[in-house]
Amino acid sequence: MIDQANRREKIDGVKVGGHQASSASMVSIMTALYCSVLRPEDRIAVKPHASPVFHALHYLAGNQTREKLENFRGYGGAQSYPSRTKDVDDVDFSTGSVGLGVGITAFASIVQDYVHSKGWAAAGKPKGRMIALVGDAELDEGNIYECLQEGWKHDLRNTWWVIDYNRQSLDGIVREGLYDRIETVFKAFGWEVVTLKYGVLQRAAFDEPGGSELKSWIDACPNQLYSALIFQGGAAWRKRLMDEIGDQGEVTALIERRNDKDLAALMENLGGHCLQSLTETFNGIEHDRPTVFIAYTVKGWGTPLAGHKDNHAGLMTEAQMDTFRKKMNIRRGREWDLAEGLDLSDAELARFMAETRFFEDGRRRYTSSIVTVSADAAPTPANAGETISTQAAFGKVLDAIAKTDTKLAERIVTTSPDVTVSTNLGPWVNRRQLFASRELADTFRDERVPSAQKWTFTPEGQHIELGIAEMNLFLMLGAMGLSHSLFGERLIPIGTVYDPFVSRGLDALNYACYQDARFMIVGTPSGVTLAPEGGAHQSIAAPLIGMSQDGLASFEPAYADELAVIMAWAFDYMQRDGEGDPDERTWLRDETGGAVYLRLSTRQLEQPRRTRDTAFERGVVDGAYWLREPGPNCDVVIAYQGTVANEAIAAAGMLADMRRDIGVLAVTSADRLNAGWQAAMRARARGVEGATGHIERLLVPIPRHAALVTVIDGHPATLSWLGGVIGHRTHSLGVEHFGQTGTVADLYRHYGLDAANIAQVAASLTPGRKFIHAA
Ligand SMILES: Cc1ncc(C[n+]2csc(CCOP(=O)(O)OP(=O)(O)O)c2C)c(N)n1
Ligand SMILES: [Mg+2]
Repeated sequence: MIDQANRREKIDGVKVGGHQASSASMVSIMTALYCSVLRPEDRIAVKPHASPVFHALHYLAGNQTREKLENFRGYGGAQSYPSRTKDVDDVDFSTGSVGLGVGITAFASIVQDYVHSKGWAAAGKPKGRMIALVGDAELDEGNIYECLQEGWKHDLRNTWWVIDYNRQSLDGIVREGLYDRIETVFKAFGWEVVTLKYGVLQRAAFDEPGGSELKSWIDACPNQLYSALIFQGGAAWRKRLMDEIGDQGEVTALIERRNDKDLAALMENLGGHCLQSLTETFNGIEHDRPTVFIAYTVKGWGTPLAGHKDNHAGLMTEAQMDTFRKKMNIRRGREWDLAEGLDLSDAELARFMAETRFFEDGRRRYTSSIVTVSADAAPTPANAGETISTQAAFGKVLDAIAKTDTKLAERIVTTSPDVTVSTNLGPWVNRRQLFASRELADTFRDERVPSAQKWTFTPEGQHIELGIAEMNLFLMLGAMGLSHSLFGERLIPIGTVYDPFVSRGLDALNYACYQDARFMIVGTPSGVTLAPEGGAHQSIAAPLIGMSQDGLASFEPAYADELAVIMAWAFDYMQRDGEGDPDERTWLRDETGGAVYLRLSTRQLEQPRRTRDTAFERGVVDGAYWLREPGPNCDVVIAYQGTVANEAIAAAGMLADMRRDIGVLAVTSADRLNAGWQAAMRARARGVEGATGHIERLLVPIPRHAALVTVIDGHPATLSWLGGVIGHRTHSLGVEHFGQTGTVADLYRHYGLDAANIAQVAASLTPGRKFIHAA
């Protein structure tokens, strides 16, 4: 597959690549698992660089097409790294960014325990094992250890990590003694450690006279040397072994009983390449404790690349491929024939694959019915004139839902990395309790110590409390957000995080979105508005992250009624799975659904007096509405997103008698406005006349001479593109540098987000009287 891909095209000067050595390293482990050990309920994350092996096994089972294999790494072909969303062959977890595929299996197992504990239909099905096939260098990724610790807290079960211990990474050979570290770490977190070091040939040889000397030599051999000898082959093995232990009589005879080829085969017969050892070991596990298998392997096993330290991206030459083909009994031109190279007929092979337990049930993608979200699912949590922050409003919306016995309330599950209380999830958790597979009382409550938090852990609980590790948060949301597909039970997951620390889990967020997981992430508090907390807690880039992240619809409401509208919409949006044309009103592809990001604030704002009618709700969801409609002779529009609403409105007031017909545009989602505009432009370029994005419809009536001033507590580029929609002159205010500590007023003044500065900028952009800043 890889060879074909690299011969196919080198047209644009970019090599196609693929990982022959990494695949060869894993081929025996995967054969043992897929053809003997796995059951349909098991879920597997395959090491990214073993993607060709995965596709090949599914090809044998009839789940992958020859066309896609021939087009491996090509447009529309089998994917370079297994992809849930793009591959057709039943990928359970996408992989690619090393470490994340490993971590998500642990969280998927906790989610499996969660859905089995609720008395839903899933409880009637067998639990599967969540299995990661891991490259040994992946173990350098910190997220692995973060999730080991979290797993221990949650009594992790049914999780297997199989380490392809070839002692090679991309750049070289792993450190000597790594094995001991791995074993110690895993045991410390309560894992079983199973080592697959010697294959049956080796074990038989160890029983021969002189065998124990050979075993001692193997055990003491440094990783680099073992790899180098494997690369050099039988003659080199013989010379080395004879030089080092050959004078010991019995061991000499042991070596001399074998020709070079057999000696090489013996030395390469590591546990991770011995089907018999692998199947016996895997099938022999009869408990559900988390287990790590350290399977000794050879990177490039069976190929001329075997063992060479530079083999990671190595590709066999045409001549090497020819030799390899002959060795494997593959006739030229018959490479894609299913039974080629085997001692089986096509029919016998087909029968074997059909009887293989893992493939028996066909594709294992489940669905789960949609949870209906009623129009009043999320009631507006504050009255006109009241002051409340969007973060507090979020807590109240959830609390109101928690009081109901709706399906929505049943399926919501919350999670947070030790910021549950400080992000306002407290009331929800008090009502719905924390999840644990076993009951755990709240000692403070039992001891009658008054506390606002009533924290009881029970299998019925609906909040999963995590330690402070944002990678874990996003991996957990990823696993929860795939529950309908993995376990047939839909969850509506909501996670909270301090907004700046979204960046801490960013690759796991991207990973969750790449797999099309469905969740709501709430980043709060946010921006410099959490003023006294200082620059290390203030998020600047978050709105741009929200805009640029595929699969994530981002919102930053200013008011409680907006938030309620967005949440009710989001609960439905998170469950959509449609296809088809974009909505002609907005040009957004809303029918496909996705995950949702809410950027919220702790700053209290006085709530406006208005009714929550359809037009208002539509504007909020589409991304913007006129808070103050501009008149026909408009000179200035002030567009804001989020909690700087107050300053925008005040600035408009200051300018009222200096500029005509000022408009104030409330932007609830720069992300959706931008996406709709881009899509409408693309449609027009394709000849769809009249395609119009929501923001175009809003800005078209504004006279061309008018100026736009945009304001956000975040990077100004979030809204600066508004000037490009029609061509209005634009000045964008926001935050570009790390913040200070201070009051909100101090910091807004520092960054020019205050009303006077907004007014001054607006006045300077337009002809007419200058604005004199009173301060
Ligand atoms: C997060 C991340 N960083 C870097 C890479 C690039 N990369 C791909 S494979 C690899 C090393 C793989 O070594 P190992 O896990 O031992 O697998 P092997 O190829 O030996 O089977 C690296 C650094 C990546 N895919 N993801
Ligand atoms: Mg390796």
